[in-house]
Amino acid sequence: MRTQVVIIGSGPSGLLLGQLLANSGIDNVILERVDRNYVLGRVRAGVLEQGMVDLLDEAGVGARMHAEGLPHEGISLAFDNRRHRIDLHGLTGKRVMVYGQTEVTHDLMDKREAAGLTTVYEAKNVQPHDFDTASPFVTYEKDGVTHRIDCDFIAGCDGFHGVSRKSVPQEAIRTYERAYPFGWLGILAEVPPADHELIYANHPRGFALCSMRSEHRSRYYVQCSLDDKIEDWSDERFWDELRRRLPKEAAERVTTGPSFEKSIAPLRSFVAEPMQFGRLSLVGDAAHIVPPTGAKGLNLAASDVRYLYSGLREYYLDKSSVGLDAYSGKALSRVWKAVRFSWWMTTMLHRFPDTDAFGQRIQEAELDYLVHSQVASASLAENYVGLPY
Ligand code: RFL
Ligand code: PHB
Repeated sequence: MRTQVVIIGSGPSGLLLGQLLANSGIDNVILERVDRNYVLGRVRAGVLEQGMVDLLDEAGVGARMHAEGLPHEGISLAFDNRRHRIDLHGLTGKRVMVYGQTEVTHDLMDKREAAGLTTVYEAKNVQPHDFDTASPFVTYEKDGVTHRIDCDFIAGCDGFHGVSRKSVPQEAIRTYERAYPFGWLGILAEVPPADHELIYANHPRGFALCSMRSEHRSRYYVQCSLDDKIEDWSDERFWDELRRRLPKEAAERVTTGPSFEKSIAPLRSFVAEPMQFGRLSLVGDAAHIVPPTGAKGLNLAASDVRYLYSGLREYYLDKSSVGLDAYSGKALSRVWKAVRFSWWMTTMLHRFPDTDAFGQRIQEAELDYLVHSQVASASLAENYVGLPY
């Protein structure tokens, strides 16, 4: 079998890239390790930057997002039992869209199916080959049979644990990493959110976040220990801990109810450089991870897709490889700024093992400065709504 671009992974990166390419007449096949429902079962990001919203529109999958998503014009920062609004729209002229990654993935899968494009689910032992030559190919196993797809390019959209980055010779890649000494415990519950906008809370007991998926579905997080097990966290314990970490007026507005999803995620910053090796390009989590505090992971995947898609389009339609050759440099320049922002938000809002009374006061002073200085608020807002592509 032959195609123009083999895409490894059907997360948001792979599906969005595949759709944009197909819309430009560029043939592609997606190989995914697990089944469709497993992919859709993952609960992850919830905040889309305008740049990603525009890209989903360009791909032709924006209709449900515009009908059901919630445009937000601000966020709150809470500390020292008070809450302060950052007017994202007033400071930047831009908004963000609250619409779950699960829904984005669903819309992209439906569109791909309707367009009759090929996705091979439960493709085992996927392996990219010869990407340092002009004739790369990918092999995989399905139902015990080995298949080979010849192609022009391979897009590694297979997440942090995928095979693409691991296939690159070690001496050709440099990685940067920071693991944080805590995790996030997240729940979903069919209850109205505490507020119509997100609340990021710094508290001596640890960070908390009030988010949502709709006007009747809430997504909440509390910072937890990496040793904690889900079984340690009954719903009751979760709601008590969340409310303790919020200012009193916000805590009183938390509606509790049974959770229907509960998971713990470790926090990590990671970047692999470069993001391109001959005809193999890494996209999204395959190349970089950020802690979720800045809501940047999914949005970085979208900007990578934008750069790679433009390069591939130029290659096929204008017969120029200038854009493709610039992919890694362009993507990394934006990635590092989001890595910096996510690290800064994480550092300012969480309790670290060595956060003593002095450290707590320093965090509160930084937050106090941030919410009362227009310049500092504008800098946060500019990064939160997303730097330009
Ligand atoms: P994904 O979504 O991980 O998709 C990769 C896909 O590749 C498949 N795969 C393979 N396929 C074939 N062969 C192999 N050998 C393969 N190995 C893996 C996987 O099954 C999967 O379907 O990466 P992508 O598309 O780059 O998308 C990135 C986003 O998913 C990610 O940045 C965000 O979800 C990060 N993230 C969050 N970002 C936010 O902005 N806000 C959040 O609140 C937020 N919460 C999270 C998160 C990531 C989490 N992870 C990775 C565990 C919470 C969690 C728990
Ligand atoms: C979410 O709704 O899951 C969410 C929102 C904002 C973040 C992280 C996660 O910064």
